[in-house]
Amino acid sequence: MNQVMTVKKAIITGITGQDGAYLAQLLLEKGYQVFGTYRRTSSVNFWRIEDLGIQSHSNLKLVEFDLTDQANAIRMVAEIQPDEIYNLAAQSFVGVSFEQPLATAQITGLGCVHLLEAIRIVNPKIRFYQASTSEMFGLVQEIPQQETTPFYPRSPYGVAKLYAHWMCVNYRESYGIFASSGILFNHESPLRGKEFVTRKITDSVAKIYLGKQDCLELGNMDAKRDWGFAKEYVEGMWRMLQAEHSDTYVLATNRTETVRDFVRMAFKAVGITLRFEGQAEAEIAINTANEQVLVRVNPQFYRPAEVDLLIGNPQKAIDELGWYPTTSLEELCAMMVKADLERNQTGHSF
Ligand code: NDP
Ligand code: GDR
Repeated sequence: MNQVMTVKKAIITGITGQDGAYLAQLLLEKGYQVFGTYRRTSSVNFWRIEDLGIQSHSNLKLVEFDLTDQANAIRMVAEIQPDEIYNLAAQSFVGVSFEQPLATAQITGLGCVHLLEAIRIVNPKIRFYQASTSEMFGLVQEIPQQETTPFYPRSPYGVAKLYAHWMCVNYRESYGIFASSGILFNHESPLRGKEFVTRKITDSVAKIYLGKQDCLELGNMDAKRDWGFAKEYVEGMWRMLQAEHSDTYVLATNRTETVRDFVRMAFKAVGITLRFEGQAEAEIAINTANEQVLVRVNPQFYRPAEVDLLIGNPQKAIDELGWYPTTSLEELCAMMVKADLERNQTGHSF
């Protein structure tokens, strides 16, 4: 008897970003046909999918798309007729959202609804994943944070993401659309953008170790984050869309550390021990081996409002999706430092 094999089709918005690249790799491994969206820019921006070696995969198609264009969203969904859409595209940098609150609202907030409307119009059976964030918890209301914790976002980015999150819940309840919202805590990797604090630190540690940089300047080192490994988190996204019902899930490690702890860990990975002196804006870190100042606080990197403490409880994802993180922060940090050392040695650092 002839069996018809159906290949699942998935749209990933934001394939040029960290999560988009890892998710594309995962779905290609699972036999999906992947349509990865990118924005037209004046320079090519595919270094992450090149790094993963998937840019020429026969099941990967790159599609030009801008999240702020509703007509573009409807046409794309109608043409591709996907089984699943993962909305990972966003203006995702919290710091920039204070300077560009309206652009952030349009991309990060309304962009999600452009896709939900496209699904509602084209085919309400398409399954939808929204990249929600622990930034929605913002000011601490409960520790650890979980799906039932009240939201109190502290940045235009967090507010925009909260709007998108509630629209997912609303489309789920109003139209029965399978719209799942993953409240993901910070997740990092060698593919992380250099504007985010972990990668800024590991890239600088590599440069300082190789004698290409003197000192690293940071903002608030007291902020505490729950950092996991991005490659594991995209697996959780996929599992959310394979579940029986759409829902909201937290993905996190349930461990929190300060930015200062991550700095200490990253320098330790190249054999440098630091001594921290001074406080807040006057804080510095000194190499105990030669008394050189390697880290300084620069108030320029402080934010108008800060999220002081994030730590997530992933129990619901563990129980219902069988998802759990396995890479420790020490392993993750060492992996990022190693990748940045190699890139800075070969001169191919993105
Ligand atoms: P990145 O910043 O690495 O990637 C964001 C992607 O969105 C890029 O591909 C970017 O394209 C694209 N994009 C930005 N604006 C538009 C637009 N107007 N139209 C279409 N595409 C656009 O983010 P991450 O991969 O780290 O995160 C993925 C998602 O998960 C984001 O929505 C983020 O907010 C969210 N998130 C991330 C967490 C994390 O710790 N990484 C935690 C929780 C949520 P371009 O390359 O052209 O800029
Ligand atoms: P975050 O990540 O804001 O949590 O958002 P980021 O790495 O930018 O900041 C983490 C913490 O470090 C403090 N910090 C600095 N941050 C940056 N970027 N640069 C610095 O020099 C610096 N010094 C101290 C910050 O103040 C903050 O407290 C990330 C993004 O991926 C979001 O898209 C995602 O939703 C959340 O994680 C969960």
